Parts: sequence; C-alpha cells; structure tokens
Amino acid sequence: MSDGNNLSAVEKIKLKSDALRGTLAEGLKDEITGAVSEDDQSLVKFHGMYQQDDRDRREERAEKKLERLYSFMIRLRIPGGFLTPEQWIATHHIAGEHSTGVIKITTRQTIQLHGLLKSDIKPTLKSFNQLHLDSIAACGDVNRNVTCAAHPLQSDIHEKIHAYAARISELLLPRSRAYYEIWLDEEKITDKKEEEDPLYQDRYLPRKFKIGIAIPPNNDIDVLTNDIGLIAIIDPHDNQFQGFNIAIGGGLGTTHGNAETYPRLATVIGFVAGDDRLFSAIYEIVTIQRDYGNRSDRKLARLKYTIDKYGIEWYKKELAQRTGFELEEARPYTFTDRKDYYGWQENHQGLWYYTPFIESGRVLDDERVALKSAFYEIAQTGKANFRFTGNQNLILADIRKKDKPAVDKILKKYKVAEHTEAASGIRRNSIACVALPTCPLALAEAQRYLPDLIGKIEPLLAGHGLGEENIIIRMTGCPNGCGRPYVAEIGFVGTASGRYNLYLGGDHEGTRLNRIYKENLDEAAILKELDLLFWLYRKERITGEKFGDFALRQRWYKP
Ligand code: SRM
Ligand code: SF4
Repeated sequence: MSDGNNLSAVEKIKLKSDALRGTLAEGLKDEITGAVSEDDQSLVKFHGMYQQDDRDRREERAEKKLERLYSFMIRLRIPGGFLTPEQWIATHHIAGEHSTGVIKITTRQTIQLHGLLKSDIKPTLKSFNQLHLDSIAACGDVNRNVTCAAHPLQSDIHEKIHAYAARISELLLPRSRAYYEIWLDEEKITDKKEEEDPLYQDRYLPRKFKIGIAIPPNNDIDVLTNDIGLIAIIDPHDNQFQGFNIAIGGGLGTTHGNAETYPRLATVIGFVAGDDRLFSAIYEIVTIQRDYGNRSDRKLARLKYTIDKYGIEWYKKELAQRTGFELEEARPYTFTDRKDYYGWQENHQGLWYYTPFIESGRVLDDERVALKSAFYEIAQTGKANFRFTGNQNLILADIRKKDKPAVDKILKKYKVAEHTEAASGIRRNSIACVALPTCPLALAEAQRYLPDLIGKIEPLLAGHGLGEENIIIRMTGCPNGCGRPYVAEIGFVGTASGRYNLYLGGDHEGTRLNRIYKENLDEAAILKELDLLFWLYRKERITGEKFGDFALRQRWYKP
C-alpha cells in the first residue's frame, strides 16, 4: 500500500478538507482578492473549477502593481456528452452573462466556460442546477467525466451502451454534500454520516481518474488513453450487445526531463458480462488504485504507474479477490477509425445527424462562421439535441426527416455548412488543447496557433498531391497531453514559446503511441521537416498506407 508517512501536500489538503469544504465558503465572500486560498485552489477542482489568470495580461498588471487578473474556469459533468436544446439555450445565455462567451467543447465530451469572476460562480452553478447540470467531480482526484462513443450511427444499440456513461458516473460520484452547501446554498447537513464515502473515504484518489466507453469499429473517444477503457462487444451475427472488454492503465501525461513519466495505452485484461459484475469490476479497479496508488509523488500517481509497479497479473489477481470473480477472456473486436462523421448522416431509425466542424471545440461567432448563433437558433427550434464528441466537436442530433430542411437552412444561413465542407482532411482531423492564455501549465500556444500552422501545412500537402489525406494532427502547449498528441499521426508538444517536439507514427485507430522524431522545432523547422517527410511519403508509400503507418515503417523516430 502507499506510504502514509510521506504524503504530498495535496494529500494533506484533502484529508483536512472536511469533505472538500475547506474555507471555500469564506473565501467566496472575501472581496479584497479575486482568488481563493492556496489550499482551496486544490479543493475547488473537485467542484469542477480551476482558478486561473489571464496570462496575456500578467506583465501589464504587474507593472501597475495590480493583483493578477484571476478568474475561474468551470467544466461541466456531462457523461457521454448529451444536452437537450433547452439546456443548450440556457448554456448559451449563461456563457454570455458570466464568462468570456465562448462555449468550449473539450476532448472529454463536455464543455468549459472560462473567465468567470469569483462572484459569478454561484449564479452560474445555480443556473446550471436548474437545468439538472452540475460540475461535481469534473476535475480533482476522483472519477472525471465518463466519455462514450458519440454517434448513434455506430450501432442500433447505441442508446443502451450510451446509458452506461451516466450510470458509471453516478456509481463513482463523491458523497460529499459540500457542492450543494457552498454553491447552491442548500442547508448544511447535521449528521456527517449522510456523506460518509466508502469509495473515496477522506483521502479520495491519489490522482485524477478517467473512464471511457468505445463502440467498435470507431474509437472516437481514444478509449485506450483512459484509466479504465470499456470496449463494447457486439455479436456480429445477431447484433446483440454482449458486455465489455475492460482495459486498464491508459494515461498520457508526462513531464519534460522526467524519465520516470511516460504515456501509456491501457492493457485489455478481460471481458465482463452483466451489470452487477461490470459495476463491481469498475468499482474495485478504483479501490485498488485508491489503496495502492502513489500518494507521495503526484507525477507518478496515475493508475498506469501503479499497474507498472505491481504488474498487470498482480492487479488482475487483486481485482478477482475484491470482486469475488475472475474476468473472462477478452473477446475479439476491431477498431477501424476514430473520426467524426462530418455533414449529414441518417441512422437506422431514419433520424438525421449533422456534425459541423468546430475548430478546437470553440463555439463562437467570428468573421468566417457564426457557430454560436447557428446553434442557438437551431436549439430554439427544439428540433435537435446536442451530442459532444471526443474530438472537440458536436453533433446536432436526433433530427426528424421533416425537420431536416429547417435545420439545414440555418446551417447555411450562418455558413456552418460552407465552413465544414471547406475544411481540409488534415484540419478536420486536428485537435489542439486550450493552452494560452488561460492554462497555467502551457509552455507554448496550441488552440491559438494550430489553425494557422495547418494553414501553412495544407499547401505543402497539396504541393505533393496529398491535399485529400485525412492525417490526424494534434498539438498541445505542454507534455500533459490534453489534446492526446501521443496518439496522433503527427503530434506537436510545446516545449517553450514557439517551439515544439514533433512526434510521428500514431495510427488511425488509436491503438498505437507515436514516438518522438525531432525536438524543439520552431515553425520554419517544422515546415521544412514536414515538406521532406510528405515528399518521401508520396514517393514511397504502399497504396493506401496511412502517414502514421508509413512513418513507423520508415523508423522516423529517435532511437
Ligand atoms: Fe487536461 C491539466 C485542459 C483533457 C491530461 N487540462 C489540465 C488543465 C486543467 C490545467 C491545470 O491543471 O491547471 C487544463 C485547463 C486549460 C484551460 O484553461 O481550460 C486542461 N484537459 C484540458 C481540456 C480542456 C483540453 C481541451 O482543449 O479540450 C480537456 C478537458 C477534458 C474534460 O472535459 O475533462 C483535457 N487532459 C485531457 C486529456 C485527454 C483525455 O482525457 O482524453 C489528458 C490526457 C489523458 C490523461 O489524463 O492522461 C489530459 N490535463 C492532463 C494532465 C496530465 C495528467 C497526468 O497524468 O500527468 C494535466 C496536468 C495535471 O493533472 O497535473 C491536465
Ligand atoms: Fe494546458 Fe498542457 Fe493541457 Fe494544453 S496540454 S491544456 S497546455 S495542461
């Protein structure tokens, strides 16, 4: 078990937090500062928020001897990423009233609002609560938003599998009532037994914990990058859902210069059928990590390190002991892709789905396309639901045939259709994390830069006759991997302002990590390298060979 004598600072904060309350209620009332106390900054994450500041304005504020421009980012818990039109309309207004106005769709199928002042938090969370939405456990050392394959086209039992996301999220929610007391002004509990938490106890998990559900053949949520990845197994003969393969130990975060950290894809450890067994297995995988995860060094505290320390066979044995049953042998499955189906698609029930292209998941109006106005007007018709994808997109969903022309008209009116159709293959397959100006960990730009860089890569591809290629390209501003760059065909990881490590060789299915090719490249060096690599790819690839597969075959990586 983990060494209790050498607890990290965050472990101590959790233990003395009074079930995640800390001094948040008092801190909120303090008008002298826009911040909360240092300890509370750790606790507020468990309530789905991060304290941030505008890094673009640090210097100017410092010169004027002003406090940093503190604000909060709120991330909602939306298992499987589904909102009704009413919820979208209200979110649109809440974003306009309290945040920067941009609705940011994340790589885990939920949304974030940035730039909320401390005084805006309570009204915002109260408004979301009226919509039956919350931000509990969207961040912090607990199970985070559970993701699930987004598109109902994936199978006619999609809805059944999709429902597991919410059920797993509920199963692993912390029992603390702090959220309701602090943010929603509900009455304080008098009997502490009401919030006793057999799962998280008073120490919670050693680190964040993530669960995702994939429905083969599409791996749009990058299932193997989760602490627990569930792969739905569907009998190809009768199309019946059989259960899930369980994979454990995925995670991407690394630290530059710390060789003990590494990205890891989850290992499939077996198959489970039946809800009781499934939920028991999930619960106990989490309790083992709670009991054995590293609580001294947060850099080494994710499940992947626990597994590599004790061994996968040990983990399976411990799991069988705790659940009282052994997992069955993993069943066969095949991933063929992990893409979003842009444009219009019809499902088996005759319902229609439109997936627009939303660059870096940022829903706003700009000079090219008015995404925010379009989605608002579509939501107002009440004719479409909103489903988020793990690629920072959304799907306007469940549209009846007779309503399709009305939705289509709005998409055209605001140039959404034009914008989606005009996006090149590489652009449609791009992800960039938030990075600057809000992310305190960013070493380089990502979502503010990748669109421009792609604009310079597109002519290179076209020059080599590769303009139609759907190359998966991802960029993050630091090695934490929020845009999952380590499973991209071309991955950029920020090292310093304007500089990136270049990774090559991921596959289209999300089943292979890429490898580092060159370090610390600036834009000119990136474009020079890619130009040469595209030339070689065009010249020497086998018919149909993807760029990532070719890069691996050519051994384009550092030894
Ligand atoms: Fe992340 C930390 C944004 C998905 C690995 N991530 C952060 C923070 C909160 C920075 C911080 O700790 O102060 C970033 C906030 C930026 C901002 O201003 O909004 C941040 N992460 C994001 C989002 C919004 C990226 C995006 O552009 O979509 C994604 C929100 C997901 C969600 O809705 O829950 C996001 N983060 C991911 C993913 C991808 C995934 O889960 O599919 C990863 C890699 C997978 C993994 O967890 O290993 C990821 N984020 C991290 C890490 C590294 C964790 C580690 O094990 O080392 C950190 C840093 C940390 O935890 O200390 C981090
Ligand atoms: Fe911030 Fe790094 Fe995550 Fe990008 S990858 S959002 S820079 S923590």
